[in-house]
Amino acid sequence: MSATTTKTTCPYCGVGCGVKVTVPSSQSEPVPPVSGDIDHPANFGRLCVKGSSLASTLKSDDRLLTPIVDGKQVSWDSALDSVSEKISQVVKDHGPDAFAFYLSGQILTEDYYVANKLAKGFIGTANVDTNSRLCMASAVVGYKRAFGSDTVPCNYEDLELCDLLIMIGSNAAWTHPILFQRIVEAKKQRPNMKVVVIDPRETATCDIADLHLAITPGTDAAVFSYLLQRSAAENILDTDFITEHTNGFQGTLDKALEVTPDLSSAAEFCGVSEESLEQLARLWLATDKSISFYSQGVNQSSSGVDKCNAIINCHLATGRIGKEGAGPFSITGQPNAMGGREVGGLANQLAAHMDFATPGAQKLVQRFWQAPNMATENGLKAVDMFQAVEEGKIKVIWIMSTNPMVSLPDTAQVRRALEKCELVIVSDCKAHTDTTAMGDVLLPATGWSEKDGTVTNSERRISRQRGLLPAPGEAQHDWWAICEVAKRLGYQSAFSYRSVNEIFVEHAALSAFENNGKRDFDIGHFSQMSKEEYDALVPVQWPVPKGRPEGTKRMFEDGRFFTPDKKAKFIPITPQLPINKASSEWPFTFNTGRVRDQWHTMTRTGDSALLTKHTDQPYVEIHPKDAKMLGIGDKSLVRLISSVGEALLKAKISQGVAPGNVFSPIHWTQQFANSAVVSNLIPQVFDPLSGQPESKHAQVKVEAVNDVSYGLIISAKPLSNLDFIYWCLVPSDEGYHYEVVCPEGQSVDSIQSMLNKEEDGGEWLEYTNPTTHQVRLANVVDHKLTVAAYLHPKPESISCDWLESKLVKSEPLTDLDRMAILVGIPSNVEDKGEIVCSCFQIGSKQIEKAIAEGVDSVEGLGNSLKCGTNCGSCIPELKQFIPIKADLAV
Ligand SMILES: Nc1nc2c(c(=O)[nH]1)N[C@H]1C(S)=C(S)[C@@H](COP(=O)(O)OP(=O)(O)OC[C@H]3O[C@@H](n4cnc5c(=O)[nH]c(N)nc54)[C@H](O)[C@@H]3O)O[C@H]1N2
Ligand SMILES: Nc1nc2c(c(=O)[nH]1)N[C@H]1C(S)=C(S)[C@@H](COP(=O)(O)OP(=O)(O)OC[C@H]3O[C@@H](n4cnc5c(=O)[nH]c(N)nc54)[C@H](O)[C@@H]3O)O[C@H]1N2
Ligand code: SF4
Ligand SMILES: [Mo]
Repeated sequence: MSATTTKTTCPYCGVGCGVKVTVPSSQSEPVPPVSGDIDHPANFGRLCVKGSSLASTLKSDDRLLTPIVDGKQVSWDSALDSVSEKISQVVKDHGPDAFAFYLSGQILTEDYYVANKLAKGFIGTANVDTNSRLCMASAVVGYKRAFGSDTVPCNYEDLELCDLLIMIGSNAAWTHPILFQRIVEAKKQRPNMKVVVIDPRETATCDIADLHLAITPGTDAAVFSYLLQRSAAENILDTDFITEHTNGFQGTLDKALEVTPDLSSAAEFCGVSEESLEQLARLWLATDKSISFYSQGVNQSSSGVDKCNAIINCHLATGRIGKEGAGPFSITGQPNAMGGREVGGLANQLAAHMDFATPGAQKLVQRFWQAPNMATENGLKAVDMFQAVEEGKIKVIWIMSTNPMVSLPDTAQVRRALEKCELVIVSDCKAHTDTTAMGDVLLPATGWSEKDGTVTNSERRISRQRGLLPAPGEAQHDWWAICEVAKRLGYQSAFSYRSVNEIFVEHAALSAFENNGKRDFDIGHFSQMSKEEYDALVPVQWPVPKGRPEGTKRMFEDGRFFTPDKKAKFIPITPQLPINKASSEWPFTFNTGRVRDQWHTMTRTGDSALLTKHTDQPYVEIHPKDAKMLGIGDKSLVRLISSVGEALLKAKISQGVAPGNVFSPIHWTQQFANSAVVSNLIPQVFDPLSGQPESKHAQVKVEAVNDVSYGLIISAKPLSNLDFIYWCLVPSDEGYHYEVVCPEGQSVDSIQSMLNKEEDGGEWLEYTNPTTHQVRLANVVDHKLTVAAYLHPKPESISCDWLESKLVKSEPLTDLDRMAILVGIPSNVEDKGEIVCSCFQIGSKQIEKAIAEGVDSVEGLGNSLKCGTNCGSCIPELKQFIPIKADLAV
């Protein structure tokens, strides 16, 4: 057999880039690096570093390979019998609402479709919610309130064609890197295009911003309320559009005038200068071609829906919608959050963009599914769902492709709920996650490289994910596991799909069933598709109704919406602050988000040593003034405490956050660090309309952790009994690298015992310096290094690449090596510093050196070191090195 090249879709962010993967003919050969698909309209061949390093995440030592029930490996038959017997019994004894699915925007549309069908049509409960509740729920409700449907009007081209791009609560430079690169390119081509970033933090996205509004967290709605009243005051309203295509304008304008009567009141509420808000207003007034591009800084808020509608109001009032380069554009995070929305896989949706409240919808879906037990009303949204689990109302929960022990707010509550639940079923690819640790039944799922199906990206584009590799062990597709349970519950005929394309065709048929243009989501063109056509599907934007195979680039071009009278709705908005306010007890405002090279709870990106080089440990970003006041040094350990939990993180002192504000990334779990799950700190506060948690906000105390030593451990084997104040596992290709913090003066003996002293025997090398309080320990077995530990009273960075290279698999240690291990790294080994460019592994020290040697631009750095010349997402960071040149020159 020869190598095969397959086109598929990247499993990370909602940009939905096409990738090409060549699978070698022999399974023993590694899969070579993946490349971008030049024909895919999302990326035209480009990939960011997460996408381009996908091949390095394919082989994992930690796959879940067999079903497990109560800690024991069992056959699929036995696991499926246990699951279905318990569901039957619980439904019989307590009714269908004692069962719940908690799904994910990372399963495929086909997986989602069968889960939704089983719960809502056959078991009879609408308790089907998903991690999209934490992600897109406010955007969905915002669109539905305004348009009568959950319709993203714009496409990626619009981002390139607009003259004004307002990015609200989005750090796209890191979170949607390829789209951001398209924007960077467009701005380069058309320097008149303006970019505004609205974010309380200064982020990498600000790199291309003509204006950055560092607003007080939560105050976005006031910015747009002011823009609405200013649009009226300056006569830039599209009065024809307002009259013909909308309702509710006057009341909404009156509200805007009441809550943001003038520039100074609006600027004061938002915590920005009048000049900067005026600058935004002028940019807004100057062009019709404007896009408002929004993400989690808008959605994850107790008033997230109102923020979305404040934005949409401005677009409706000025007719900036349904036109090239204009519109309110909610960008999706997960690769298939859109697919889940299309299927109706949320507790307050029914199916195929119909709701329980849509007249006739429930009967329509029942007829189509031939469903015996249709749910009749909304189910429980994520936070309420886990509360119902804790209260014992939900007795069986099936969690699929999400890690709620890390991502839901107040993880202590999630733990209590899962401990209480009679049966927790977890379908995952990984054996060890914070959530599989809570599962009674673990079902091994196929992952990205093995699954087959469809996903929809942020611009409504449906693309195929295609299976590349055989499933490892006994892993099975999620849709298969759901259908097997359905059959055991007695619903054979409705769930006897022979392959995944049959599910897609049924989904397409439901979208078109009795639709006749009433519903936006119609992919009827695919309702009779053959397997061959499905396999050959090229990316296409929905709606794709019968007779329009080319799909639909842009929505609402005819000004007709999906409300009963086809008119869009203005919603009067009163801007709100976050629910929890700063107080003397909880003085710091805590914000959360993402870093460039990690994905969510690190179950995939944590397998790639390359991706952990950019940010190797969890951190809390804190303003220099606050750090000074609290006696916190850079990289020193900090304790954060909120009303619901605690976390221990390293300090990153930076002007990027405002005084009184702190920020942490969300990615580290208990698999990677002892106390870095930041959702521990977030209270279960949510938007009353969307149920989306205010995950970007908590009030906290910040404390320095003093009298400690900082260290690192390099070990050939994983260490299981680490009893440090803080530890963090940094993924490495060579062995196991831990960063640790222990009490000052911790005894060498106690450290040795944590390092498997008894087990390994061997010779201990030891160096302690009573003056500097440094400790260095190494264990050597048969002239090979098995473990080394360095401790130091200050949080100094020790380059450990060299140490790692000396671990067991390498050559026997020389006398010089033994000396170097104890006193320091040999001088001939280059210390790259912290990695800035992940694609080419270029570190800060190499960049500084090149600059000292005369390089004075990002292009120059690219020429000499190659950094920034592949995916480009490190360019904002590279730019920050350039001023150093000026410093050196004086
Ligand atoms: N590298 C990487 N990329 C990803 C992901 C990942 O895990 N890693 N996840 C994907 C997913 S699922 C999602 S949803 C997206 C999220 O993509 P983004 O929303 O771009 O990412 P975040 O970092 O969560 O948050 C964006 C910004 O919101 C700001 N913010 C906080 N509060 C407010 C506020 O009140 N107002 C405003 N205007 N801004 C505020 C934060 O400071 C932060 O910079 O990323 C996707 N892409
Ligand atoms: N404080 C705070 N909390 C947040 C956020 C924030 O910004 N701040 N962001 C929120 C947002 S926007 C999101 S999207 C969530 C993300 O949070 P989660 O959804 O909890 O995070 P993931 O790591 O993506 O979890 C996916 C799990 O599914 C597994 N998996 C991957 N592919 C498959 C598959 O095909 N089948 C199965 N069965 N399993 C699979 C992975 O191994 C992993 O365990 O976090 C939310 N939580
Ligand atoms: S931007 Fe990067 S992570 Fe997102 S889909 Fe494209 S390659 Fe994947
Ligand atoms: Mo998300």
